[in-house]
Amino acid sequence: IPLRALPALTDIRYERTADGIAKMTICRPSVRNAFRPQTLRELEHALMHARDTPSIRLVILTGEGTLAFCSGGDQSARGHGGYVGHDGIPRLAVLDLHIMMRRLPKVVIAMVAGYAVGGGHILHLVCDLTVAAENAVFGQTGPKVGSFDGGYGSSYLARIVGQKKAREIWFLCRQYSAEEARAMGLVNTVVPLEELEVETVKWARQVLEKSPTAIACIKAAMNADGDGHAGLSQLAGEATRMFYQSEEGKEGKKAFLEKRKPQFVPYVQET
Ligand code: 1HA
Repeated sequence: IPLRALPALTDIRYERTADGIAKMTICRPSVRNAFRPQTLRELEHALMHARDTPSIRLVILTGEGTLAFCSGGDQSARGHGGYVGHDGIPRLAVLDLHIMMRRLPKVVIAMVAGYAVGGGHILHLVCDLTVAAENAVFGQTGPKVGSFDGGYGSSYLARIVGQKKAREIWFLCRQYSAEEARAMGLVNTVVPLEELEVETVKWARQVLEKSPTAIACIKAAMNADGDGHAGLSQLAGEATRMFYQSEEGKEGKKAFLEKRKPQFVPYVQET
């Protein structure tokens, strides 16, 4: 199955710039860009496409319009034990999406106007950087609607804002302004709504000027701290990728295919 082939998209828009930015927009403004299983499936495909396309170097995730980035799981799609799509199977697929976003060896920037609440708040949280408009509103709603995210939505949130604040966010379910979110370290910068896209692209282009390998490794290193074995495997995977490109790594493969003993002696390194 070609991963680079994108299916027809109904819930998201996927656009690209010539200089390597992929923009993914959740397009369900009538429900404040709440995600349903179809939305998540499309985001998964778009992320796989971005991952496997070398000319794409960075992703911007956003929501259609100015009222909401994302209001979390579409409550009308919520069934017994999860969110139910066309196949009738209840799933919590957004948890897989978080991991895909963390694993992407490219920077993901959340561009937030309006509400980023519930599962929508966690989506921005999992992004590497967040650029917020002055009208942005942040918060968790789970305990109000009978839900919670005990994964990145709680432990990673607590790493960012501290334990007391994270408990406040979840236990009280308050809404926080963009400025309050910036003061907590939840967002990187706050700009007037009309400057949101220009500022986000400015941040993106500053990242694009940097070494892609350095960026991928530093992202993996920062994830490793919180992602346990999965994080270490992501970080080590970057090392393996570079090792495969070395003469020493290539000698191992060549020797195996030529059915001879590998000659690693020339590669012994001085310490
Ligand atoms: O916690 C999880 C998970 C945990 C573990 C694993 C997976 C998880 C997956 C998902 C989630 C969650 O996301 S739980 C949290 C679900 N989200 C919410 O509780 C937010 C619900 N929405 C609101 O609080 C408000 O709508 C809002 C603050 C975002 C906006 O308020 P506003 O501007 O006053 O607009 P409002 O009139 O409330 O909404 C506009 C329309 O959008 C309404 O529909 P209408 O009356 O026009 O027909 C409203 O029902 C709809 N809407 C908004 N949010 C959602 C929604 N419809 C379905 N689901 C929504 N999330």
